[in-house]
Amino acid sequence: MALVSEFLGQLSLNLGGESEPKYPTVVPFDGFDPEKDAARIETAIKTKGVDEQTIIDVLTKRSYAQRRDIAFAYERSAKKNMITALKGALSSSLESVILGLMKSTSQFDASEIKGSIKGLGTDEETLIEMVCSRSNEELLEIKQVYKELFKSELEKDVAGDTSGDFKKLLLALVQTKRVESGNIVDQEMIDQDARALYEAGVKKKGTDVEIWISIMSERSVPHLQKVFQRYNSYSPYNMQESIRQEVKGDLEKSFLTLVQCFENKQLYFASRLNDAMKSKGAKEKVVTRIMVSRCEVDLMKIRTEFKRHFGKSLYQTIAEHTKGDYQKVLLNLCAGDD
Ligand SMILES: [Ca+2]
Repeated sequence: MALVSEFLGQLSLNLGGESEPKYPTVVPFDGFDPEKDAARIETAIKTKGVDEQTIIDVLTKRSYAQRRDIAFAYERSAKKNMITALKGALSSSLESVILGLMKSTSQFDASEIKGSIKGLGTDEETLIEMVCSRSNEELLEIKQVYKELFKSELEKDVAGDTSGDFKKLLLALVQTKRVESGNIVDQEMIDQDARALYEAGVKKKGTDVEIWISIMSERSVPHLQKVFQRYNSYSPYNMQESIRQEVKGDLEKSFLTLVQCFENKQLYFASRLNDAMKSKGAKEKVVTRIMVSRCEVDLMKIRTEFKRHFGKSLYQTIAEHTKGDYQKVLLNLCAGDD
């Protein structure tokens, strides 16, 4: 059995560069006492039939750093691995969401990618969401954590599980060649890139996918936002329409995810959440993944986009489309109605 310290690994990595601002819904708990929380969890696990409510109340209202301290305190006092104990005490969707919360954001992301490619077949939908929606900074952390957790290179594993242009695009993104944002606006380059995207796609027979890949994987996000505006002065179709016309399948989905995230990443996640909850048999995996991976990153902004775009709050939508203990966790992570 792995020690909790190995499993939880480093809290966060400092890879340099300017961090993006955070808009979390889950924040550090005031007056935090890891020993007290660990004791409450131990009692809840030992209770006949398991006291899920206490486990939920404690773990969804602490930051990851605090949950990690609770796990250390638990291991010291109970002489057991808290994650293993939780696994034994919980089941189904409650188990997956709570175990997800016991990972750091980058550990969780790395594990989701691993889960999407391991074994036979590939869960392309998950792989596309993970690779195409993450910033360069996030991908750098994910790559490092992936190597620590799974003793293999993310690039190698993604390459082994994909093919053709889809593989080329994902690899270009995983290689994290995107220039940092905050550079001076270069009108000439904006115009050049917009024209190049048009000439490589809508203007010609077939598509020069390599050009699209290099522009979309190497330029900064603020630059690309201007490129897509400029693009409309060359092409009769906007960038998303052009993608739909030019490419198909996983490549199409990947480019669309990229462009949606360049334009408004929080709206992309809000739409994914809305679709997943409203689909028949709510796609819990997608809901869990977005709520867990974004609650300490930008879930507050996702909530705002959700309400603005769908007219109903994320909180209300969760309340209508999920149930039981799983719902309690999601509502706590959402942390408020809008
Ligand atoms: Ca074409």
